[in-house]
Amino acid sequence: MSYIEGRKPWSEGATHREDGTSTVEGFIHRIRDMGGFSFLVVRTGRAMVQCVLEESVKEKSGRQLETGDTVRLEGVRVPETRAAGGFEIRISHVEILSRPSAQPQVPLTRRKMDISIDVNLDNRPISLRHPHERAIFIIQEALVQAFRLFLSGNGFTEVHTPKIQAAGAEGGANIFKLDYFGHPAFLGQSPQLYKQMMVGVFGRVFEVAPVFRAEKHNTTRHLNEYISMDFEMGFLHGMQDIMETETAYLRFAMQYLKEKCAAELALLGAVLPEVGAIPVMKFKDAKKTVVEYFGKKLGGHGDLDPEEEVLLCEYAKKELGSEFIFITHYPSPRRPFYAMDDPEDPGYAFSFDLLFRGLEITTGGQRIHDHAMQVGKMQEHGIDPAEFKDYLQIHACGMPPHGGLGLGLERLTQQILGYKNIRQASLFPRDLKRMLP
Ligand code: AMO
Repeated sequence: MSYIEGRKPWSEGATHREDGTSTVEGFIHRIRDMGGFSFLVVRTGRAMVQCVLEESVKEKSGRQLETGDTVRLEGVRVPETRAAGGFEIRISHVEILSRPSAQPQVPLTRRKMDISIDVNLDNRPISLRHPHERAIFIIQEALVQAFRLFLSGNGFTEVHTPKIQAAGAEGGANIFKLDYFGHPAFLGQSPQLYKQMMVGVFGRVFEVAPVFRAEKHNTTRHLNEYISMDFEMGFLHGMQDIMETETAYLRFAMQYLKEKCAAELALLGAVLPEVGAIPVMKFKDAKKTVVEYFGKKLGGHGDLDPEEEVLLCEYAKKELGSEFIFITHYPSPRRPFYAMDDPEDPGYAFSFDLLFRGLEITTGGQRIHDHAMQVGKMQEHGIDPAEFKDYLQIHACGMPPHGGLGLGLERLTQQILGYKNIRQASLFPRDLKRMLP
């Protein structure tokens, strides 16, 4: 049996051959003794496979199977509508590949683990094996696959830009410093400047990669390392093109999840959002809505605070029939130096956030492409253009009107699945207190 052949019908968690025999490789998840035979549930890479082990085969195999054993089982596949996947394997041969020497610290075989997030994360290498936890990351994988498929199909080129960088792109103090062979360096806060450079090469680019934020606050929406799904596109007609592209991606991704992850969504009880035409509201109006509709005066003038995001989503759902809302035209001084200002709305930038079920999941906008304008904006922000001379080459040598966005993968996953804490949507979260495992 070749490796490839062995992985073909992987989604069912077993290799099935034309002669009706099958191989199942995985962990013994549960054993139910029925007297004369046992039901085994085997946890394979992506599925749970029901097997039947007759007493006679058990005796032949010598050692008794135990929960947690890693096994390779051979047998015959028979239809069984009551089993997950619609079949079970009648085992004819058992090979025990390894036996655990310790009991897991989390209740892996319970339908729901019902453990605290700290216990879950402290035992992450094992807790991730639970079907619920695993389903989260199968869904997350599909969100990334959909991003790649959708953008590749729309003329975007995938790029990989450096994460060791000489300057921060997003401003602020939340940047990790490095010693790069005696030179100061930083862990990339975003691929911002590089994705813009690559627009000058490919016209449309995207990247899915980790970014690093030295956030000193411990919240349920911040990680110190997260996966940013970025795209950047040239020859824009306006910021609208970016928001339309994101809307089309989200629509595509939700359909993709429906088709590829039905079992995982059902297991987690997730309800996918409808992605219709996403309403758009200017920042000024958003602030006004919070005051007038909810009678609350919250946050500062420069940004929305978390409670405002929740209220605006509540408003969008009730009044505009959408679980998403774009907020555009943020105050220019609060947006990064690369953001273009709206000439018709002075003091406000062509910049937007996408809010979904009460949380910002995206920031994006149109960038400055003119050299003099970019240098001027840097000076307004108190930035020395000389520090960005490599980046400024693109403006000097000619750039099309362009823009893009960054979509936080963990936040998107978190909101689709309805989790309160972003850590639940990160395989091995990095936060103020956690660098292990
Ligand atoms: P921004 O800094 O707003 O924009 O980040 C974009 C998106 O990334 C997610 N995000 C985070 N997720 C988890 N933990 C964090 N600490 C964290 N910080 C941000 C959010 C956010 O909306 N260069 C711009 C994007 C662009 O304009 O293209 C940028 O990085 O979902």
